[in-house]
Amino acid sequence: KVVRKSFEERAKLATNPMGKKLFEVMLAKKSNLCVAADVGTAKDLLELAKKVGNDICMLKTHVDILSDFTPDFGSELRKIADEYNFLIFEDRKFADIGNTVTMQYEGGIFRILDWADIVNAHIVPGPGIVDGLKLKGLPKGRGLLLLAEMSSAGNLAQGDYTAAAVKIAEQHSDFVMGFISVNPASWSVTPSNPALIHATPGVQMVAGGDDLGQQYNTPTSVINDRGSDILIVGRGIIKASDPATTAREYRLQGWQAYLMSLL
Ligand code: 5IU
Repeated sequence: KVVRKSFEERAKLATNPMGKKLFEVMLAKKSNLCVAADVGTAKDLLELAKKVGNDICMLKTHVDILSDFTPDFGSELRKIADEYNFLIFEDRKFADIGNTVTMQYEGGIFRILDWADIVNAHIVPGPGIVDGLKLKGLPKGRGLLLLAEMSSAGNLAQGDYTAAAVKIAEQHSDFVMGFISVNPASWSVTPSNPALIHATPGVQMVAGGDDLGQQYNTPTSVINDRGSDILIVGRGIIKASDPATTAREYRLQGWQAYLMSLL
């Protein structure tokens, strides 16, 4: 079983302000749960955010799937995030050269930089993508998660690729707050800074998958065997008959697993 330093200790070691804040929110709410709000409208998303708001440390969005998106979406969601004390993570998966991602982050219709506390990026383009995002994000106190691994079957983010993500994170520890990870306990290179946080998608109460390559592990397996910190749960919660109660169950399991793993 994986053992780890407490989130209190890791908050002190954080080199990115948003990373520190995330640890603080997790501790205040006793939650290492992030809900993936994959619903089709802003209206549904804002409603869901209120239902699960008390039990999450972070809400993960895909703003480009909202059919009724309007420019006030960001401020609406921000109000709810402040009221319920969670961070907003736009799962944008930037993947272009540095110059292009600066524009995709700041501009267009979505203006992600204005409202998302956290975004993520592929490292396929090399470290220039981090430099680009940092140029816009760091002055606003934002944080970045690097995709070190993915949850889907047959994905290519493994081995040397994952090790490269660790290296890039350590070279940009002012802006990179951690990783999207699946099994960090198995990595050949362990990040030297324990403040780097691991968030893991592909989580349900029962292991399994969907018809399109998603693979699920249980909360206990993700935290105690695979060494991740945060559970990212979509359909396990949002398709449940009672998302609020179900979110609470995931939160309690995730937090219990964290407590069991303390050094
Ligand atoms: N997501 C993954 N796997 C990944 C990454 C992101 O599933 O490797 I990076 C996203 C996709 C979806 C959510 O928004 O996490 C998982 O949703 P379900 O719990 O409904 O499978």
